[in-house]
Amino acid sequence: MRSALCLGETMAVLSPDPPVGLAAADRFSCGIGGAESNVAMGLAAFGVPVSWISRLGEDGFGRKILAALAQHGVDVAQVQIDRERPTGLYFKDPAAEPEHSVRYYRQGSAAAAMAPDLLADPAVAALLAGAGLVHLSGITPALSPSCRALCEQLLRLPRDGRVFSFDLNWRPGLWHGQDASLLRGLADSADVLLLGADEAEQAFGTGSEAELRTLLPGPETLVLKKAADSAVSLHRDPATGRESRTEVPALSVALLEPVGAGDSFAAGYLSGLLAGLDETSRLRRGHLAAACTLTVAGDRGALPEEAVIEALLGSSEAQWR
Ligand code: KDG
Repeated sequence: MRSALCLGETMAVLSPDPPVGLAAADRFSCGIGGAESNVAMGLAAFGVPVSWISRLGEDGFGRKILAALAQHGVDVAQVQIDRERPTGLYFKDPAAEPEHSVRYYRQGSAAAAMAPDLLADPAVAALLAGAGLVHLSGITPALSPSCRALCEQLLRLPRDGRVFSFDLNWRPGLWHGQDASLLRGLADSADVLLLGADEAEQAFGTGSEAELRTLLPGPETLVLKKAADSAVSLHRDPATGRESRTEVPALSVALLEPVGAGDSFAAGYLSGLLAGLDETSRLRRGHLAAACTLTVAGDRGALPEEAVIEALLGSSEAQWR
């Protein structure tokens, strides 16, 4: 199987423990969180050789992140260490309204200093050349102008057999005071675009399949996640130009915490793509991985044993739900 490369910021996450509002919190537990590194760990769990590219501060949080990713089987050899800027940080606020339930402290972080010159690094260039999949998300271009330029440059690279995937990951708080309209152009230059109908509604003013396809004609495959209902793939055959539509219902699970479920879905779907599976199997893998995360408190739930995965993926349409 060809390798994958995920690029983006990962932060230390501090959560009040017990889960009270920030104003009342005395103690915090510390984990790590980053959409693209969640995808990297998810891909590794599906057996995909994967590297994560980023920048971290020369601090304890940075070392914690490196150790955690390496422990999950992600290659972190090309992560850059910034001696001047810190690793980004965010707090969870369990007492706040959903739109304020995370507080970022990432402005001026090491990762926000990523820039196109990263691509000139020979080791990074070699990783890129060997990758079958390059995964980015809409978070990175919101971090800084240099991160935006890096994403633009990456998405302009010739494909040479590589697939560039992009998860919209709409974070309105990060775009505050910036021109978020450029996100559409970036998303449209990917080969596989993953987005939720609800976030698409907020970012582009529509969550409708047909309208989104008209708005985003670029990607060969557009994967639209319809919350707890289903996921739809709109795939254009590059040879004939014909578009096919595949819809797979989501698994119904007892939701504990949604954070990270989109990343797990992406990992499941993209692992299926790298394995050359059909659209139904890719979407099923996405739902399966998302279900594992929806039912745990952290950013990523462990996958069941391989035999269980195989049985679930092979079940009939009627059995699937
Ligand atoms: O997708 C989960 C992420 O939201 C979380 O880990 C933090 O990457 C993150 C972000 O920028 O919101």
